[in-house]
Amino acid sequence: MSQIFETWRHVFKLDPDRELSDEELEAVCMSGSDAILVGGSSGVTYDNTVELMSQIRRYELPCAQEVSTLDAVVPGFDLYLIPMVLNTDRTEWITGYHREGLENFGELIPWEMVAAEGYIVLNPDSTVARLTGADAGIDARAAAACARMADKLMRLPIVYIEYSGMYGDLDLVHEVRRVTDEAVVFYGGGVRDYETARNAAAAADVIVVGNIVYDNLTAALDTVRGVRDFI
Ligand code: 1GP
Repeated sequence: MSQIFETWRHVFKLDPDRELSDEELEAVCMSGSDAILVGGSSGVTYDNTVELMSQIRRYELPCAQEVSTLDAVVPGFDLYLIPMVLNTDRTEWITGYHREGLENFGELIPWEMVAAEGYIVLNPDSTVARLTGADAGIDARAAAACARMADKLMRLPIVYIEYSGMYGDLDLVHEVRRVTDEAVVFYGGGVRDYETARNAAAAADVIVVGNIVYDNLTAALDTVRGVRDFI
């Protein structure tokens, strides 16, 4: 079964806990990006997720929720991405919350709209690394092992290289993609302008752009062009 993210190259990740004006949101949604991901590591609630989703829904591009807490799963997205952190030993972030969700809602889940992400968390200073207790200092060889675990052993459809807040080691990203055959490789972290986007696009399949949307919208919009120009 083909999934909508297989054709994506650039996505913006918007945080329900942060504010954008209507004009800013319009610029993001009309930028030529392939999709909007809604999610964040802290402060995500049902209410702020509904609010952001309904604003994005005025535009045509696909909108996916990246689920980080069971309390904030909102119906109405095109796709639900479920992170499973591969470089942590805290089992709740690998299968624990997942099992809890499935015990409660397993019968109700529209599986054709769900995809799991094998997360490799690589910035030790990020909220996601602290929250999940990820062993974020791993080298390219260990990251490649995580990618193979996702792609070959678990057959997850997405490998997500998460440098949230810092620009990553693109050699590591290349190595992860080299060893990944079936899964789509997402890269996120520190993409903040045309150049960083273009270079990241050479290393991964899908470039995720987050923080810069809130810090410098013009530069964020340039990342779409950077990815397109690489293609
Ligand atoms: C965060 O991977 C995304 O989950 C994007 O990272 O916020 O650093 O762009 P940035």
